[in-house]
Amino acid sequence: MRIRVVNPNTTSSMTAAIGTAAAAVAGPGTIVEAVNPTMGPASIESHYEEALAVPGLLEQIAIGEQEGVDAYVVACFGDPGLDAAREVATGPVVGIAEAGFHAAAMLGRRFGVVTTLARTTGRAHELAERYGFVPLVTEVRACEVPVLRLDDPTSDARALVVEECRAVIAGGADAVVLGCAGMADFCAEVSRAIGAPVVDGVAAATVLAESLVRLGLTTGKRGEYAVPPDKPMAGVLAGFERNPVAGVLAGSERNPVAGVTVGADA
Ligand code: 2AL
Repeated sequence: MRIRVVNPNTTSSMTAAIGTAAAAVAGPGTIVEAVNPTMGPASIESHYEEALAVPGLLEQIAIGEQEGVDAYVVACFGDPGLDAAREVATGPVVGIAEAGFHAAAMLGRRFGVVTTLARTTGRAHELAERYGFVPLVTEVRACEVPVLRLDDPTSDARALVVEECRAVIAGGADAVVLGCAGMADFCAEVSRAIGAPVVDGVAAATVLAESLVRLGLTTGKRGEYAVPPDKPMAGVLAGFERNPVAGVLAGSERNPVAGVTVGADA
Protein backbone atom coordinates (compact mmCIF):
# COMPACT_ATOMS: atom_id res chain seq x y z
CA MET A 1 0.00 0.00 0.00
CA ARG A 2 1.27 3.47 -0.89
CA ILE A 3 0.30 6.46 1.23
CA ARG A 4 1.39 9.88 0.03
CA VAL A 5 1.71 12.44 2.78
CA VAL A 6 1.56 15.90 1.21
CA ASN A 7 3.01 18.79 3.18
CA PRO A 8 1.26 21.68 1.39
CA ASN A 9 4.03 24.15 2.21
CA THR A 10 7.32 24.19 0.28
CA THR A 11 9.77 23.74 3.18
CA SER A 12 11.50 20.45 2.42
CA SER A 13 13.11 20.04 5.86
CA MET A 14 9.60 20.10 7.35
CA THR A 15 8.45 17.55 4.75
CA ALA A 16 11.28 15.23 5.77
CA ALA A 17 10.30 15.47 9.47
CA ILE A 18 6.64 14.84 8.56
CA GLY A 19 7.69 11.78 6.51
CA THR A 20 9.64 10.38 9.44
CA ALA A 21 6.67 10.85 11.82
CA ALA A 22 4.30 9.17 9.34
CA ALA A 23 6.65 6.28 8.61
CA ALA A 24 7.14 5.64 12.34
CA VAL A 25 3.48 4.62 12.73
CA ALA A 26 2.79 2.96 9.36
CA GLY A 27 2.36 -0.79 9.34
CA PRO A 28 4.40 -3.47 7.59
CA GLY A 29 3.85 -3.38 3.84
CA THR A 30 3.00 0.32 3.77
CA ILE A 31 5.10 2.70 1.74
CA VAL A 32 4.97 6.24 3.08
CA GLU A 33 5.98 8.93 0.60
CA ALA A 34 6.28 12.48 1.91
CA VAL A 35 6.19 15.20 -0.73
CA ASN A 36 5.66 18.94 -0.98
CA PRO A 37 4.65 21.19 -3.87
CA THR A 38 7.20 23.06 -5.92
CA MET A 39 5.11 26.24 -5.79
CA GLY A 40 3.49 28.03 -2.89
CA PRO A 41 4.26 29.47 0.54
CA ALA A 42 7.16 28.32 2.75
CA SER A 43 4.73 27.95 5.64
CA ILE A 44 0.99 28.30 6.16
CA GLU A 45 -0.27 30.45 9.02
CA SER A 46 -2.81 32.75 7.35
CA HIS A 47 -5.87 32.30 5.15
CA TYR A 48 -3.96 33.93 2.28
CA GLU A 49 -1.12 31.40 2.49
CA GLU A 50 -3.60 28.57 2.90
CA ALA A 51 -5.41 29.58 -0.32
CA LEU A 52 -2.14 29.90 -2.26
CA ALA A 53 -0.94 26.49 -1.05
CA VAL A 54 -3.91 24.66 -2.55
CA PRO A 55 -2.94 24.59 -6.30
CA GLY A 56 0.44 23.03 -5.45
CA LEU A 57 -1.26 20.52 -3.15
CA LEU A 58 -3.75 19.53 -5.87
CA GLU A 59 -0.91 19.12 -8.34
CA GLN A 60 0.76 16.64 -5.98
CA ILE A 61 -2.52 14.70 -5.61
CA ALA A 62 -2.95 14.59 -9.40
CA ILE A 63 0.60 13.25 -9.76
CA GLY A 64 -0.17 10.67 -7.09
CA GLU A 65 -3.20 9.53 -9.10
CA GLN A 66 -1.02 8.97 -12.15
CA GLU A 67 1.35 6.93 -10.02
CA GLY A 68 -1.29 4.71 -8.39
CA VAL A 69 -1.14 6.05 -4.83
CA ASP A 70 -3.71 4.37 -2.55
CA ALA A 71 -4.42 7.20 -0.07
CA TYR A 72 -3.29 10.70 0.87
CA VAL A 73 -2.72 12.74 3.98
CA VAL A 74 -3.03 16.53 3.82
CA ALA A 75 -0.34 17.44 6.35
CA CYS A 76 -1.27 20.97 7.40
CA PHE A 77 -3.55 21.67 10.33
CA GLY A 78 -5.94 23.94 8.40
CA ASP A 79 -6.75 20.90 6.23
CA PRO A 80 -6.37 23.20 3.19
CA GLY A 81 -7.95 22.00 -0.04
CA LEU A 82 -9.34 18.82 1.54
CA ASP A 83 -12.61 18.85 -0.44
CA ALA A 84 -10.82 19.65 -3.71
CA ALA A 85 -8.25 16.93 -3.02
CA ARG A 86 -11.11 14.45 -2.60
CA GLU A 87 -12.42 15.45 -6.02
CA VAL A 88 -9.04 14.68 -7.58
CA ALA A 89 -8.26 11.48 -5.64
CA THR A 90 -9.73 8.02 -6.03
CA GLY A 91 -8.53 6.71 -2.68
CA PRO A 92 -9.19 8.25 0.74
CA VAL A 93 -7.81 11.69 1.62
CA VAL A 94 -7.43 12.45 5.33
CA GLY A 95 -6.65 15.85 6.86
CA ILE A 96 -4.47 16.07 9.96
CA ALA A 97 -6.93 18.24 11.89
CA GLU A 98 -9.73 15.87 10.95
CA ALA A 99 -7.69 12.83 12.05
CA GLY A 100 -6.39 14.50 15.22
CA PHE A 101 -9.90 15.47 16.36
CA HIS A 102 -11.28 11.99 15.71
CA ALA A 103 -8.43 10.33 17.62
CA ALA A 104 -8.62 12.75 20.58
CA ALA A 105 -12.38 12.25 20.85
CA MET A 106 -11.72 8.59 21.66
CA LEU A 107 -9.18 9.32 24.41
CA GLY A 108 -11.38 11.12 26.90
CA ARG A 109 -14.49 13.25 27.35
CA ARG A 110 -13.04 16.48 25.98
CA PHE A 111 -9.88 17.74 24.30
CA GLY A 112 -8.11 21.00 23.53
CA VAL A 113 -5.87 22.20 20.70
CA VAL A 114 -2.48 23.94 20.79
CA THR A 115 -1.69 25.76 17.58
CA THR A 116 1.05 28.11 16.34
CA LEU A 117 -0.02 31.76 15.99
CA ALA A 118 -3.22 33.15 17.51
CA ARG A 119 -4.41 34.07 14.02
CA THR A 120 -4.73 30.31 13.23
CA THR A 121 -7.12 29.62 16.13
CA GLY A 122 -10.12 30.70 14.04
CA ARG A 123 -9.48 27.96 11.49
CA ALA A 124 -9.12 25.35 14.26
CA HIS A 125 -12.51 26.39 15.72
CA GLU A 126 -14.05 26.36 12.25
CA LEU A 127 -12.76 22.84 11.56
CA ALA A 128 -14.03 21.61 14.94
CA GLU A 129 -17.43 22.87 13.84
CA ARG A 130 -17.17 21.31 10.40
CA TYR A 131 -16.25 17.90 11.80
CA GLY A 132 -18.86 18.03 14.56
CA PHE A 133 -16.51 18.27 17.55
CA VAL A 134 -17.49 21.65 19.01
CA PRO A 135 -19.08 20.13 22.16
CA LEU A 136 -15.83 18.28 22.88
CA VAL A 137 -13.32 21.13 22.38
CA THR A 138 -12.40 22.88 25.63
CA GLU A 139 -10.24 25.57 24.02
CA VAL A 140 -7.79 26.35 21.23
CA ARG A 141 -4.58 27.91 22.56
CA ALA A 142 -1.74 29.49 20.60
CA CYS A 143 1.92 29.20 21.59
CA GLU A 144 2.77 32.16 19.33
CA VAL A 145 5.60 30.25 17.67
CA PRO A 146 5.67 30.67 13.87
CA VAL A 147 5.68 27.39 11.92
CA LEU A 148 9.27 27.62 10.71
CA ARG A 149 10.60 28.31 14.22
CA LEU A 150 9.27 24.89 15.30
CA ASP A 151 12.03 23.43 13.15
CA ASP A 152 14.80 25.25 15.03
CA PRO A 153 16.12 23.03 17.87
CA THR A 154 17.82 26.04 19.48
CA SER A 155 14.54 27.97 19.85
CA ASP A 156 12.22 27.95 22.86
CA ALA A 157 9.44 26.47 20.69
CA ARG A 158 9.18 23.09 22.41
CA ALA A 159 9.04 24.61 25.90
CA LEU A 160 6.26 26.97 24.77
CA VAL A 161 4.26 24.11 23.24
CA VAL A 162 4.65 22.10 26.47
CA GLU A 163 3.48 25.10 28.51
CA GLU A 164 0.32 25.56 26.41
CA CYS A 165 -0.45 21.81 26.40
CA ARG A 166 -0.15 21.76 30.18
CA ALA A 167 -2.59 24.69 30.37
CA VAL A 168 -5.07 22.81 28.15
CA ILE A 169 -5.05 19.84 30.54
CA ALA A 170 -5.30 22.15 33.57
CA GLY A 171 -8.35 23.68 31.90
CA GLY A 172 -10.23 20.38 32.02
CA ALA A 173 -9.29 18.57 28.80
CA ASP A 174 -8.33 14.90 28.83
CA ALA A 175 -6.14 15.12 25.73
CA VAL A 176 -4.42 17.68 23.51
CA VAL A 177 -4.28 17.85 19.71
CA LEU A 178 -1.16 19.51 18.30
CA GLY A 179 -2.21 22.18 15.80
CA CYS A 180 0.67 22.05 13.35
CA ALA A 181 2.42 19.37 11.28
CA GLY A 182 5.69 20.98 12.34
CA MET A 183 5.07 19.74 15.89
CA ALA A 184 4.96 16.07 14.79
CA ASP A 185 8.50 15.20 15.74
CA PHE A 186 8.14 16.20 19.38
CA CYS A 187 4.66 14.87 20.14
CA ALA A 188 5.90 12.01 22.36
CA GLU A 189 8.21 14.37 24.23
CA VAL A 190 5.32 16.77 24.97
CA SER A 191 3.08 13.91 26.09
CA ARG A 192 5.75 12.67 28.52
CA ALA A 193 6.30 16.18 29.85
CA ILE A 194 2.62 16.83 30.64
CA GLY A 195 1.60 13.27 31.56
CA ALA A 196 -1.46 13.24 29.29
CA PRO A 197 -2.29 12.01 25.78
CA VAL A 198 -1.06 14.32 23.02
CA VAL A 199 -2.19 13.62 19.46
CA ASP A 200 -0.08 14.40 16.41
CA GLY A 201 -2.41 14.68 13.44
CA VAL A 202 0.24 13.50 10.97
CA ALA A 203 0.58 10.13 12.74
CA ALA A 204 -3.18 9.86 13.32
CA ALA A 205 -3.99 10.68 9.67
CA THR A 206 -1.42 8.21 8.37
CA VAL A 207 -2.86 5.36 10.44
CA LEU A 208 -6.44 6.34 9.56
CA ALA A 209 -5.66 6.56 5.82
CA GLU A 210 -3.97 3.17 6.05
CA SER A 211 -6.99 1.71 7.88
CA LEU A 212 -9.43 3.02 5.26
CA VAL A 213 -7.38 1.41 2.49
CA ARG A 214 -7.21 -1.85 4.46
CA LEU A 215 -11.00 -1.72 4.79
CA GLY A 216 -11.19 -1.51 0.99
CA LEU A 217 -12.75 1.97 1.11
CA THR A 218 -12.33 4.79 -1.41
CA THR A 219 -13.64 8.35 -1.78
CA GLY A 220 -17.29 8.47 -2.96
CA LYS A 221 -17.22 9.71 -6.56
CA ARG A 222 -20.92 9.72 -7.41
CA GLY A 223 -21.82 13.13 -6.03
CA GLU A 224 -20.05 16.10 -4.50
CA TYR A 225 -16.57 14.58 -4.84
CA ALA A 226 -16.93 13.55 -8.50
CA VAL A 227 -13.90 14.35 -10.66
CA PRO A 228 -14.25 17.98 -11.84
CA PRO A 229 -14.73 18.51 -15.59
CA ASP A 230 -12.22 20.05 -17.99
CA LYS A 231 -12.67 23.80 -17.92
CA PRO A 232 -10.80 26.78 -19.33
CA MET A 233 -8.44 28.27 -16.72
CA ALA A 234 -6.58 31.48 -17.37
CA GLY A 235 -3.19 32.88 -16.44
CA VAL A 236 -0.90 30.96 -14.12
CA LEU A 237 -3.62 28.35 -13.60
CA ALA A 238 -3.76 27.43 -17.30
CA GLY A 239 -2.02 24.12 -16.54
CA PHE A 240 -4.96 23.08 -14.36
CA GLU A 241 -7.62 23.16 -17.06
CA ARG A 242 -7.47 19.48 -17.96
CA ASN A 243 -9.44 17.09 -15.84
CA PRO A 244 -6.72 16.54 -13.22
CA VAL A 245 -7.13 12.80 -13.12
CA ALA A 246 -7.40 12.08 -16.85
CA GLY A 247 -4.77 14.59 -17.89
CA VAL A 248 -1.24 15.47 -16.93
CA LEU A 249 -1.13 18.92 -15.42
CA ALA A 250 1.01 21.08 -17.67
CA GLY A 251 4.43 21.58 -16.15
CA SER A 252 3.73 19.17 -13.28
CA GLU A 253 6.83 18.31 -11.36
CA ARG A 254 7.04 15.31 -9.15
CA ASN A 255 8.78 16.44 -6.01
CA PRO A 256 9.41 13.57 -3.63
CA VAL A 257 11.40 14.98 -0.79
CA ALA A 258 11.33 12.17 1.69
CA GLY A 259 10.32 8.70 0.58
CA VAL A 260 10.35 6.21 3.40
CA THR A 261 9.62 2.54 2.91
CA VAL A 262 8.28 0.67 5.89
CA GLY A 263 8.13 -3.10 6.15
CA ALA A 264 9.90 -5.95 4.43
CA ASP A 265 7.24 -6.64 1.82
CA ALA A 266 6.52 -2.98 1.01
C1 2AL B 1 0.49 24.71 9.83
C2 2AL B 1 0.85 23.40 9.43
O1 2AL B 1 0.44 22.35 9.94
N1 2AL B 1 1.73 23.53 8.41
C3 2AL B 1 1.90 24.86 8.15
O2 2AL B 1 2.65 25.33 7.28
N2 2AL B 1 1.11 25.55 9.04
N3 2AL B 1 -0.40 24.93 10.86
C4 2AL B 1 -0.46 26.06 11.66
N4 2AL B 1 -1.39 26.05 12.63
O3 2AL B 1 0.28 27.02 11.50
